[in-house]
Amino acid sequence: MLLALALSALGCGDDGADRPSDPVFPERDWEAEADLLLAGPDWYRHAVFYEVYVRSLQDSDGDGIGDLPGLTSRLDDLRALGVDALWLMPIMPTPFKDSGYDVADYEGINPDYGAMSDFEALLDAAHARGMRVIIDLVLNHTSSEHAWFQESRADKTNPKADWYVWSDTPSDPNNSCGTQNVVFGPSAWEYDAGRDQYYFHRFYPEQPDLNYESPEVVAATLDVARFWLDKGVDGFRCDVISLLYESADDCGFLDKTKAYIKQLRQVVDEYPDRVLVAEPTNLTDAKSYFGSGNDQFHMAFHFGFGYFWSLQFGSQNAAATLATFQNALTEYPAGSQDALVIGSHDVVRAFDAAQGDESRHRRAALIQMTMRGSPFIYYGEELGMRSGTAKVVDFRDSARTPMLWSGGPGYGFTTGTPWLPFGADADSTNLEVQQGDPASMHSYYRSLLGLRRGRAVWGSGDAEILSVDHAGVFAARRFDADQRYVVVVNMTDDPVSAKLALPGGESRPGRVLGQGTLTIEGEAGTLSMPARQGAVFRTK
Ligand SMILES: [Ca+2]
Ligand SMILES: [Ca+2]
Repeated sequence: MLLALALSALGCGDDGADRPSDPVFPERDWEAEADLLLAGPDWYRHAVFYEVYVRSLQDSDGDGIGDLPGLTSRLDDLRALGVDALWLMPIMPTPFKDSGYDVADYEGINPDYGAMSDFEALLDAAHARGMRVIIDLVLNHTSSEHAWFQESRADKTNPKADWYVWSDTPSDPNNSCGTQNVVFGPSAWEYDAGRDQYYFHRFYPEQPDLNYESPEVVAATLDVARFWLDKGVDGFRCDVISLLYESADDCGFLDKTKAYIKQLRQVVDEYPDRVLVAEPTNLTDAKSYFGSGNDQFHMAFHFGFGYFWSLQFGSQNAAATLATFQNALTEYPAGSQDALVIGSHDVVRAFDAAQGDESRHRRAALIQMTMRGSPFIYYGEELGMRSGTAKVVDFRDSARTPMLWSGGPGYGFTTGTPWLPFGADADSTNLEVQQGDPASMHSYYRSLLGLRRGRAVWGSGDAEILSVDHAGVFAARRFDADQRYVVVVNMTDDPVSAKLALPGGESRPGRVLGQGTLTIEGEAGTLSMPARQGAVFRTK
């Protein structure tokens, strides 16, 4: 029903051949099929994930800060969008020097967000709805306020003296990363008067790196994972996980770090149906995160598209987009799963990445939702939420403004003063105003997610990049034993006509989303696409 409404709104139901009720492609009970796909260990391949900044999602008590009871109260809204799983950015106690990526207690809840009982209530409420919850696990470093660091810094002989990376000088011959890879600030070594030594921090000085050369650190952090798995979380998103170990000559993803990840995977595998998703620091190739395909991460973010589509659309050329997906399809081990994004808490809002061109955002989302993998929507992306201009923590706050649920002044987020001012154009980018508008971004997202729902082909079917005689056209086909689709995106600002190779025997294309026409004769397709459009054609 939803899809039919969306299609008629897009003007796609008027040419007969592509109606969802077409007897050649009979409708099925997609909700029932989704329930089956989302049960069992492969659930994550079929789930639509939603990245939540708890601080900005929903305030329940008027203090202007989003919290866990607020999030729980919005689960039905997220489920109505088509969300199956949540990724919560850090929820642990923190001095908030890095928005929670500076953890002061691995086994607690940030009191701004609620109590442990509120988190347990969220888990229960999500699971009761068939939704999963994964949380951010930040293992490379702690906050300098963590009890482990307070003990470690006290002197050179305490039981945790070697839990962090200490040096007598602001350098270390065994750790070249101090000069190569300073992410935030002028030096990776910070002087500490208590020990009259320097400690290593890859990020802010308030984020000392843990020393994974210590077996006790390995054991303690694996116990952190067990603590949350015992609570019932469905998995972890692992922050900058490649950076756990340092060495004299390599600041990359060391074998020692991969060995640790294999241990973490074994812990996770002790529990049924739990998953790990990696934040790769290699932005263009996540292959090394998958190991053999079943011994490291279940998923890794595909940043080669997710963080570069702005440039790729800007070039009006599909080559780089096709190449990054081709790399994943041919180079990653069997079993690997892309986590498909078009944004996150670390980069600009999709609206800005699209340079204000809503059609670019829509076409990027179309690729995100139809290539092989599991989509992760960053909260507010489905509304085309705009950037803010205020800064509380750092520049990335521009993409971390409070969620817009309804009209002002509090936009349904808070009855008080929001901790961070709302983004621009809030009156047109809130859920209430978009929900009733079939032309809105929210309605577009619902149609995309409706097309995925219950169809295994998107999450686990085969994918193949198609050869096209026009440099501005992205084309791929997706297929399994049950269904076949051709996805085409015109990445240019002009209408295109093109030929594409379809050696798989597709026939009788029926458009199920978007605009444009595709006719097939033999092994050749003839494509005609309006400017700035994409389309999905079903061919079986
Ligand atoms: Ca609150
Ligand atoms: Ca490290």
